Amino acid sequence: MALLPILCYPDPKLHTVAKPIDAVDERMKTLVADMLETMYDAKGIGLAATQVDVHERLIVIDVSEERDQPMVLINPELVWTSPTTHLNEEGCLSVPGIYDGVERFDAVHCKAQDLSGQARTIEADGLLAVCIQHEMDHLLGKVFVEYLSPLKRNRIKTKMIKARREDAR
Ligand code: K1U
Ligand code: ZN
Repeated sequence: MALLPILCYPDPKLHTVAKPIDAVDERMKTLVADMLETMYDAKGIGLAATQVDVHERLIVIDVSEERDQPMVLINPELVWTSPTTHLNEEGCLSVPGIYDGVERFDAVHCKAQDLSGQARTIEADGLLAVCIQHEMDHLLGKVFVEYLSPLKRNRIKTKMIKARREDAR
């Protein structure tokens, strides 16, 4: 297994739209293992393949307290969204240190394949529903800061560029 580098906003590669996966093969199994290791190491509750510069429709999630219930969602699709939404505080491993409110559906049903290629539907609410929506946005090339005002987003962009320059010194 290996830790994968996570792309940082405003890297333009974060805006790539991911392609569907047609085979759950050995390469995919290795990628899933590496993404889970990377997510746990970064103390995240989710990670999209886009964030590790792989532009395929794959996300991993673990919202459990004990960090022992990994979920693998291949080719995820939202098949139902609740009529109600709420404002939720979000963070992102690609935008370290930034937290802000995003309006999300309270509950979603998500159809996806697991690592054995089996199709299943996940009925999610709470943090899992928020996380699924956040990760599925990554697969569409969307980062949560794009829901914020242009003023906030530009401030975040400037902060991230400055932080990267200082890290490189
Ligand atoms: O996609 C990612 O960058 C992972 C992201 C997922 C996420 C967090 C919070 C709301 C929605 C989606 C993270 O895991 S950021 C890590 C973090 O700050 C966090 C961890 C646990 C709960 C809440 C935030
Ligand atoms: Zn994110």
